[in-house]
Parts: sequence; structure tokens; C-alpha cells
Amino acid sequence: MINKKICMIGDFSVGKTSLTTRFVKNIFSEKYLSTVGVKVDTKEIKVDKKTTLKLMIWDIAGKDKFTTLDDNYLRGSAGYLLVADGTRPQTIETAFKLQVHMADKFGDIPFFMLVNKCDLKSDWEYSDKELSMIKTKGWSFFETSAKSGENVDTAFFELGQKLIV
Ligand code: G3D
Ligand code: MG
Repeated sequence: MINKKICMIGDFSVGKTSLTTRFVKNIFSEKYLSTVGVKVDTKEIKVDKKTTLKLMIWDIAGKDKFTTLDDNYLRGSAGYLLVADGTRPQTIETAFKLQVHMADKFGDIPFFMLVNKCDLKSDWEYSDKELSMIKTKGWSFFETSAKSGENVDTAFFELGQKLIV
């Protein structure tokens, strides 16, 4: 069994905890009980016939103002999910900044950008401008919903696959 630490990174309320909960327990709770500190969930995924990976998913618990990154939290990460909220374009700007920090501190480790809350697409305010900015950066990204589950397993699974190559 290979253990890999990944982190959930993004502005507050983008859905980091909800995505983790959805992936680990396959549920969406409108009332997630927040605690203080860091929550670590684990889930095993089979990345190919021979390889099972134990993902340790680190998530800042509670209503964090996660616009700066605590390096103690990040240390030892093999990869991360960079989460933004499609209904709040400024969270995409935050994600860009957080990624720069990650690259500075930890170099070129695998990540995917997730634009979350795609079940609320009628409220989405992120436009072609933000979308093309993401594309210009050459990043892989998914539109996800912790509520409907859309692309959630795929995102974690594909990140897992990137960790073993
Ligand atoms: P965070 O951990 O990044 O801070 P949370 O974000 O997972 O706590 O989610 C913040 C709020 O967004 C929560 O609502 C949660 O239910 C909601 N949310 C998260 N993901 C989705 C999604 O995919 N779709 C929709 N519609 N809502 C989502 P509350 O009201 O509890 O603050
Ligand atoms: Mg949270």
C-alpha cells in the first residue's frame, strides 16, 4: 500500500470540505459540523491492476479564511486540489495566487483545478475570461459539484493517478 498526502486548497466556502466528504463518504451534507484545526480523511483507490493508493486528504476544518497558506499544513503533500467556486469569480483569482505559492514552496507537484458548484450553473459568474485564463495556464481542470457528485470521484482518481507516475 502506498500512502500519499494530498491537500484541499482554495478560498473559504468554495467547497473543500464538501468535496472531501462527498468523495470519502459519498454524501453531501448541507450542515457540515465544523471543528477547529485540520481534518484528515483517508480513502483507498485502485489506480491500476496492481496498485492501491491510500490517499490522506488534508482539509482545514471550520470556516477558514484560507487566503494565505500555512506551510506546516502543506508539508509532505504529494499533490493537491485547487478549488474555486464558480459562483464567485474572485475565488478563481485566489486560486491563482495560492498556486503560485505552492509552486514557489514545493515546486512542480501534481494538482488539478476544480471549479466547484456546477449544479448552480445558472448562478455562475465565472465567464469566458476566467476560463481562458485557466486554459492559458495549461492547467487540467474539472467542473465539479459536491452536491450532485459530478466529477468528484474523477478528480480525486485522476490526481491519484498522477501521483504514481
Ligand atoms: P470550504 O470547506 O471550502 O470552506 P464548504 O467549503 O465545503 O464548507 O462549503 C461551503 C458552502 O458551500 C456550504 O454551504 C456547502 O454546503 C456549499 N457547497 C459546497 N459545495 C457545493 C456544491 O457543489 N454545490 C452547492 N450548491 N453548494 C455547495 P453552507 O450554506 O453550509 O455555508
Ligand atoms: Mg472547510
